[in-house]
Amino acid sequence: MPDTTVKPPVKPKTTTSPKTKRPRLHKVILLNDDYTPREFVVMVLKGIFRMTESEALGVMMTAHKKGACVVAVFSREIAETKATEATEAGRANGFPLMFTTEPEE
Ligand code: TYC
Repeated sequence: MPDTTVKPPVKPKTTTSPKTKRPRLHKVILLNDDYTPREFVVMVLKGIFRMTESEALGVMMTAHKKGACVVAVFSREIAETKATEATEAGRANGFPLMFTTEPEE
């Protein structure tokens, strides 16, 4: 005689698996160099990243002393656009100012 009793699942599911994962955010990183004037770096940070004078000074000085500083975090598209614009602002003025991006953990 076949066993027709309904059994509970061995291991009930306790977690949910969302179908759409939130995309990773990306950091914009300012790199130090020996040639770009401090005031120019501050102007770019204020103009492109909407920082106040004191925020921009703090980020610029951290990059100057430590070699690099995280400027801000955005969606990948916005981070890449701003990093390119800011690097291009330096290049257009003859400075080797460099902004890069990297995904957050
Ligand atoms: N090190 C540069 C100087 O002494 C200033 C500077 C700071 C340049 C930060 C780039 O990301 C930078 N003129």
